[in-house]
Amino acid sequence: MKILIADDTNTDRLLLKLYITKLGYRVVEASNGQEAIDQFIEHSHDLDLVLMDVQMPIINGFDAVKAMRNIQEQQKQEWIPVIFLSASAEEDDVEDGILAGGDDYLIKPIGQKVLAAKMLSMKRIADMRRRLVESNSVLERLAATDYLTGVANRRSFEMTLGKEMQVAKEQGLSMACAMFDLDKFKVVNDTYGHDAGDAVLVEIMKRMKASVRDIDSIGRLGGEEFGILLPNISESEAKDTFTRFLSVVSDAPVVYEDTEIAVTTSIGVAVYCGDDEDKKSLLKRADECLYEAKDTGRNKVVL
Ligand code: GH3
Ligand code: MG
Ligand code: MG
Ligand code: MG
Repeated sequence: MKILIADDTNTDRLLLKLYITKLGYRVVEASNGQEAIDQFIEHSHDLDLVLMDVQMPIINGFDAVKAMRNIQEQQKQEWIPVIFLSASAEEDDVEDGILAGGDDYLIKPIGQKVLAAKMLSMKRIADMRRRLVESNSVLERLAATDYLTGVANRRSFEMTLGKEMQVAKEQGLSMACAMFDLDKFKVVNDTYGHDAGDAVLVEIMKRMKASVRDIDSIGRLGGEEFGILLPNISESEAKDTFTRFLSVVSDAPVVYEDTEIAVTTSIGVAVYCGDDEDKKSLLKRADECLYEAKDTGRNKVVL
């Protein structure tokens, strides 16, 4: 654990430092509120606790903690627990401390055991909060991902589409939105079985992921239908890219349990040029092109 001690009284600060280093923790010091804010900024990536005096020159403890909480909020940093250590036992001060962003308020002089116990309690809360943030981000990732292929699911893909259209509009760039639908996929399932069909979906997405640029996005729209976004691309570049993707899908068969499965796809492309079109209409245009590709022989790009 790394702990910031902010106190303008040298003897108080040194005593705290002694207690804390005896517990095996690392200490960072500040002797006024401004220094405390500076140290907080410098060490925020690995700071575990702040012990904050209230009466200090330049900036007092309450205002320093308010500033720290603002910085933490703006930079979306994780919560660092703060304990105020004050000579004042006034109820109003206790209330002000918690309102300023403190997690606890202790009245000086503070015994070593009480301090150690309070630090343990703060650590427990900080650990719980960290676990919650971690499991939230796992859940968010799961909620945005297609389980079988690992690409974005429809909801997440459409959100990205909305964002990319906004960016294209603001920057006056054109982008391409394509819908892929594997050809005669029902035949693949009927001939080789559903597991083989699944393996084809996984392999084709693996090839797609390896073929797109970092700025491009792929999503599974449902079944054997996928969406691909190519930001910042002209119509003719999009045509070339998607024509290349036809070969990425079809050039080599997918091998499943020693069986070679030939796969082709049809691709419908809509190019967005920053006008007032919404994402629903853009997807509809891509879908219409996809149907034309199916109607006119499959294994082709229509835009
Ligand atoms: P078309 O060229 O016109 O697109 O023909 P198609 O056979 O691909 O089209 P259709 O929509 O009739 O069939 C799609 C098939 O995709 C039917 C469905 O069972 C299969 N499918 C959808 N999702 C999955 C999946 O997750 N795994 C497997 N193995 N098959 C799937
Ligand atoms: Mg003081
Ligand atoms: Mg389909
Ligand atoms: Mg199909």
